[in-house]
Amino acid sequence: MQKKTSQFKSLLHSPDVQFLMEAHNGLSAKIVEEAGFKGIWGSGLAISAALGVRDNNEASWTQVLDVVEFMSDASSIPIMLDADTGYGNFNNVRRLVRKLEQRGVGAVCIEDKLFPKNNSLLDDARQPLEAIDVFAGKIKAAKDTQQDEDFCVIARIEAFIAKWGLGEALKRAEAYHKAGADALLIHSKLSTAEEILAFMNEWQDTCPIVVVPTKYYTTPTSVFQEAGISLVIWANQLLRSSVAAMQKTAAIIHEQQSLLGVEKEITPVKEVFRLQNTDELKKAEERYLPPTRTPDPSGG
Ligand code: SPV
Ligand code: MG
Repeated sequence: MQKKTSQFKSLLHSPDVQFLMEAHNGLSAKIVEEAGFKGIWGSGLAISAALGVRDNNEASWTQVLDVVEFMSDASSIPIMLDADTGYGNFNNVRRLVRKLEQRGVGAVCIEDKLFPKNNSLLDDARQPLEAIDVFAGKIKAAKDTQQDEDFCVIARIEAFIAKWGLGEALKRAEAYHKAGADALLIHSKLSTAEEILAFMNEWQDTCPIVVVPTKYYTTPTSVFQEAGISLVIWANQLLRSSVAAMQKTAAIIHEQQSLLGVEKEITPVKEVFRLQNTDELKKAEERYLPPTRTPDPSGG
């Protein structure tokens, strides 16, 4: 099995458009891999929501790291961690990259906003941008820190989210590419791919481009492929589907004061055991524990 960093790098440089699916804990990471995806988006929104907090860096960076460690252990495909702004300045980014490499994370994405950040999809949220040279320094620091040459650093451009326009997006793309970014994530929250396609029209194809079509989900994937986009992130759909499923089940059980109305609709406990790889422990017990002794009735 190829290293996770190398797997991610190959995805990024594949001639066809590739996909990352969101996960937010060990279980969802495993589900992403079993569905056939070749990579995981460690979504800041989904991880914070699953922890019951807002996507405003309310969970500390080491709390996020703990979640990502479980995700990494539960899967054999690479994770690209959404590390928000890098949780501080260039120095915090350096420490972050060291810790991500130690935990087998394939790639990191950092965005050019200010700490603590606001989620990009919020209506009317303040979205102040980091100065270009300061953010370029973070990218450079990340690249200088990595030990594994295949570890990828993705620079996320929030110029459209902050309503600074195409010129600013292109200026930032150029600067972050020069600073050593392995790819650029260009984000937009319009309901069409208009901003993304305008960017692709001007961008000189000097490094892979990543997009997150949460809001422009009606755009056919063939449009992304034709525009030369390398990686598409399905950023939060597992979290959202689990919320709907849990709300429904909780409401039914609360209303009926019985499990009868849900038992046939929900995942059997056996499937939970399978996802936890329970069989492996059974085999290990046979190997490492002495055979079960039947208790001696005489007590001797
Ligand atoms: C995330 O999934 O946390 C993202 C994408 O950063 S977005 O929510 O669109 O900002
Ligand atoms: Mg995020």
